This record gives sequence, structure tokens and C-alpha cells, in this order.
Amino acid sequence: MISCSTGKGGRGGCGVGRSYFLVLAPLLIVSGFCGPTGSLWASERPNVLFIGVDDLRPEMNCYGVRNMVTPNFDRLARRGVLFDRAYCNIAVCGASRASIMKGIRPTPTRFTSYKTWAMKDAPDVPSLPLVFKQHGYHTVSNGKVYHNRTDDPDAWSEPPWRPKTSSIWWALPENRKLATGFRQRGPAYEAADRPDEIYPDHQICNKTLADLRRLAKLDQPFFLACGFYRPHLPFVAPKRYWDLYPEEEVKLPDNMFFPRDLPQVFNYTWGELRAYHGIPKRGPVSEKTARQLIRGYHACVSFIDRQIGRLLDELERLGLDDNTIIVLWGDHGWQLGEHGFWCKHTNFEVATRVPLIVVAPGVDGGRVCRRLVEYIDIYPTLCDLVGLPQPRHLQGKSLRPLLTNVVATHKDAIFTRFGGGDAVRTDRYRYMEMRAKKGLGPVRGVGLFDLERDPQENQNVAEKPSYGKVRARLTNTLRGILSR
Ligand SMILES: [Ca+2]
Repeated sequence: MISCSTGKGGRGGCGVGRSYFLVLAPLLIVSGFCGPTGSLWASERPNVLFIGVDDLRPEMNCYGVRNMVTPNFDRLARRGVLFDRAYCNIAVCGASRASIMKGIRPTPTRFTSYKTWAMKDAPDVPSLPLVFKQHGYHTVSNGKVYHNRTDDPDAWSEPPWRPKTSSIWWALPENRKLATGFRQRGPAYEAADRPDEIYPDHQICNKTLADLRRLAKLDQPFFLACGFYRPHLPFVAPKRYWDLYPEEEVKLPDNMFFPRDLPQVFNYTWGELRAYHGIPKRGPVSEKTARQLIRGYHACVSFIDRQIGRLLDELERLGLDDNTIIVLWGDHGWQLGEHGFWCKHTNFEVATRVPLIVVAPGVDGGRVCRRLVEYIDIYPTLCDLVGLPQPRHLQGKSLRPLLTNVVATHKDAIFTRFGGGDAVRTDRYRYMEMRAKKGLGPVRGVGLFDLERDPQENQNVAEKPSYGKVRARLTNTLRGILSR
């Protein structure tokens, strides 16, 4: 049934039909064949290229943002299923990454901050790469995958790698000079006329390209995680990417105001951005700065798009593209001035909606799925696609049925939390509760948005009598998720 040729990139040369794994995967689960290493089938399983992009909201052409220059994200979408309504479970780096990798939700005491250690918060829970490693995969981590490079060390077949230059964000000496000293930061953005090669993300891509060439020759499948730093602040990218977005064409959001009738406990001061040089410590940024921030974010997205293209080119050149699952994820959304906010750290739509594109053997590309999905669904999906048993601890649900049929039933609500806030998002509504900072104690404020009538979340309707039944129902939905 399967013929392998070592002449076409080792494993990637296996003559495996595109529909093979969708047919085989359930049989493998039923037969319980999955030995820890060297199983009969281990060398036939697809590889996984797991691409994380820090702070990337769905700000790409393939997500309908027309001015974006993202030919390679778009190319990836044409090869797979684009999830148009995907959500992170917590809008901050370390916590979201830990939740993705462990396949469980954040709580008031677990996965709470940007610097979360997955192995400390959930020490007994096997992570996604660990399970793959235990089932015969060679697992590699390049760049920012977990927040902390040395987190979850047993999950990786090799020590996780990051470029030595990762602490040098700014290319221009005058900007680097501003960043010296305790907690001093340089400017929030920079457009330097410098080559791509000097930037850490280009180097992360180089290392991943070298790994692809090396891992293609192994007699076992690989799980290769590649995490890019941009478009996280500071928005530093070579000038030629800034030139794609002329200043006079930058549009500011038309809802740079706090939602009407929403309790002030939901207000947010975006301290992360204020820590950078030239950003006011309080109050809004100037219109000129707002435009530069949006330009800078877009420039960084296009810079990462270039790296995505290099990865896709090498996969094709090595003949790995037919037998490699690709998952493209951010780690949370980002507020680019909406509601007068910047950064993440909230439960609003713009902070929690995320990109998710899945390419897999046997899956027809160029399709869009509008079902509600969440990042805890990634772990069970990957187990499902390669035929690994799903660990019992998982709280997500495999997306595999949606890869076959994008309108299959999935789930009625997704869950997001941050700080003192818990939220559910259903097909039509977003319902948010805010408690004290740690997420415990009585509810101090409620937000309810009718996204069919108000997709920007500009009008809280929680206190409107006409929404009383909806509010009661969503309160129960949230309680149900929190009690699981
Ligand atoms: Ca992040």
C-alpha cells in the first residue's frame, strides 16, 4: 500500500496518497497500535510543522483584511482550512502558550500571566510535544514556542533553540542606546533600512530550514515547532516592509472609544505599550503615533509572511509538503486602537480572536470554516490526525471532522478568561463577567454584546430588559464551562 523512496527527501518521499491518513487514523486509534517508539507505523506518520507567531491577530489578506500584503499566509490558506472564528483561551503570551501545549483551559490559579511556566502550573499533564515524542516523533523547538525557552524540557528531543540576538530588537544604535539600563525600553517601532538577515526572526527561520533538511533524512517523523517573535512589540521590521503601508493610507479604527454602558471595571490601561520610549504614561496616544503603531504592526506581519514563504518553499523543495501537517497559530489577538485600547489582556473580540490555519494530508485546501473553535482544540486535533490516542486530560475537541466537512457540528460556545474576567462567545453573543483581579469573589461587572447587530462590541446590552433571557442563558453557559 505504501512505497517509500529515500531519494526524495527521506520520509517525505513516501508514496502516501493525500487521503491516506484520514482513512488510516481512526483505524490506528481503534487498534491501539501506538507503541512508545519504533512502532510499525511510526515512520509512516505525517510530520508536523507547528508555526507560532507572537501576538498575531487575523490581520492578513486571507482573513479579509484587504490592504495587507501577505502572499504567503494566503498561500498557506489555499493549501488548508482557514478557521475564521478561532479564539485563544487567554489573551497573554505565556499563559496562552501553556494552555495550547497542555490542552487545558486557564483558571484563576493556572496559566495566568505572560511569564507562565507550563511545567510548574500543570506538572503532571503531558504536553503535546511530549506525547508526540513518546510515540516516536523527533521533537524540536526553535524560537519562541513556550514563553520560557527551558520550559517543559522533557518534551523535546533536542535542547530548545533561540537566536543569540533575540535581546537586540532594535537595529539602529540610537534606539538601542535608549534601551540600556534597568527596564528601559527603546521606541515602540522602528523602520531601519537594514537587511532581513540581521533580525532574529530571519535567523529562527534559517535554523528551521536547516532542521527541515536534516530531519527529512531521519527514519522517524518530526514535530518541528517554530515560533516567531514579531508582530509582538516593539514593531521593528526592515524599512522595505514599512514601505508596503504608506502612512497616508493607514486607517484608524472607527471605534476608538470605550463601549457604551459598559462598567468601568472592564477598562484597561495597556501598560505594556506605555513601557516603551515615547509613549505617554497615561491618556491616549496621538493620532500620528496611532498611525505609526498600525503601520509598524502591519510591517511586522509582512516581514513574518516572508519567513512563512521561505518555510513553504523549503517544504516543497524537499518533497515534504505532501506528508507534513502544518498548523499556523498566533497566541492571542491584539487591540490596534479599537475601544481606545492597545495590546491584548482583555476578553474583547479583537484581543481573543486569532488566526488558525490547518494543512493536512488528505484535506482539501482553500476552504474556510466558520464554526467556533478554540486553541485547546489544537492538541486533540493533532493527535487525531496522526492516529495517537488522546490523553484523558484534554479539554478541547478535535477539529478533524471540520477539516473534512467545514460545516460539521463542533461546539456552541468557546471560553476565554483573563485576570478577573471570564467570558463566553457563542454564535451571536459575547458575555463577559469581571471579578476581582484574581478572578475570584463576587461579580463586579457584566458585559453582553449582540455581535449580529454590533460586531465591534460598542454597546453593552447586559442591562437591557429585552436581553434578559439571553443574559440568563449565557450566565448558565459560562457556569457550565467553569464547573467542568
Ligand atoms: Ca503573545
